[in-house]
Amino acid sequence: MAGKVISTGIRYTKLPESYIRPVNDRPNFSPVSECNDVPVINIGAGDRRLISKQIGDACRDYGFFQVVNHGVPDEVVKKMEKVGGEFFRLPVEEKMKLYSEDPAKTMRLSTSFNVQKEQVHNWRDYLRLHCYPLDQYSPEWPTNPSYFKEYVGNYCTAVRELGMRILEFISESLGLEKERLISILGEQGQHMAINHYPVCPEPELTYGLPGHTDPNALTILLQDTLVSGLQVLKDGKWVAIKPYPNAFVINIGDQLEALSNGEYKSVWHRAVVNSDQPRMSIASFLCPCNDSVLSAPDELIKDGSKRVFKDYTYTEYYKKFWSRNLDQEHCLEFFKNQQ
Ligand SMILES: O=C(O)CCC(=O)C(=O)O
Repeated sequence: MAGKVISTGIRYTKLPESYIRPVNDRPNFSPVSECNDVPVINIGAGDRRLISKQIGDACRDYGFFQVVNHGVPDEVVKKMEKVGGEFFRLPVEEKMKLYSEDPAKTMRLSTSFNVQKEQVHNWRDYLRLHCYPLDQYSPEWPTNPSYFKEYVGNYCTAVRELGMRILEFISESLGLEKERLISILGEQGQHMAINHYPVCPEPELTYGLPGHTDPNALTILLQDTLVSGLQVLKDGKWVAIKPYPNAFVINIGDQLEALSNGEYKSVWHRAVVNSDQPRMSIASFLCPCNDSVLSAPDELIKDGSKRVFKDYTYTEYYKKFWSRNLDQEHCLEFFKNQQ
């Protein structure tokens, strides 16, 4: 498997052995229903207090929500989708020039999740980029397609602005000053995964990505508008999140769970694959500054409550996260205080 992507342009007729999950760990599609009440929040109009209340309710009840009227121009989104699709349709030899299995690399094409640590592989290729500061990282980005840097750079800038606005709403929804969470998170990094899930010959035997939570603060996910695949764990059941037109899916990551002192949940989610059409999703991750100490603000520790989590830096957390399989126990468990 080492050094192999699955987006070769050749259609597989049988799932290779190394992707087959044990019987008790398969997607089991039949009990998964579509989630009909995913909160869709219009953040572009209306009363600020109402928007942060809607966001707070969604963070508490679901750990995710969708936003519309979000301010990222439609043209910027379309160009991002176009260039992401074109990148994965490049000849495999061209893509393989960027291949690496080293999670420390700031730009790499890779496959599955953590090829060197995992026992079973996942039906996904991905291009992972560090995106902030843009002028530091974009020089190492792909140059094929020729407009890659321009289109992806514009997208990253717009999505970062959206993420910051959402963090302000989340801060207010916890009863904190608008800037409070942003100031604890420090100068946030931004990473992006352009996920490509090729057509899979036996989708019931494997995952695109198995259930996981995101290690960062906030994830802004652009779903494929035509092909579903995202599922979220809600009240102990997996539910399918149908793409909603012109919306982003916002996931609460582990760091917001920690900073909210456990009030908001970092949502378990996974990607399933299908045998008809390839799927693309584009995840943008806002990540705390490496040296910021992640500790729930004092304002949230009151009425005799205690800090649920230890104080730690994001460097410590990220190292732990990548030292494991994706689908092991929640990484935050390692950072819990004894209660
Ligand atoms: O493809 C999806 O819908 C989910 C992607 C995801 O969870 C990730 O990139 O971490």
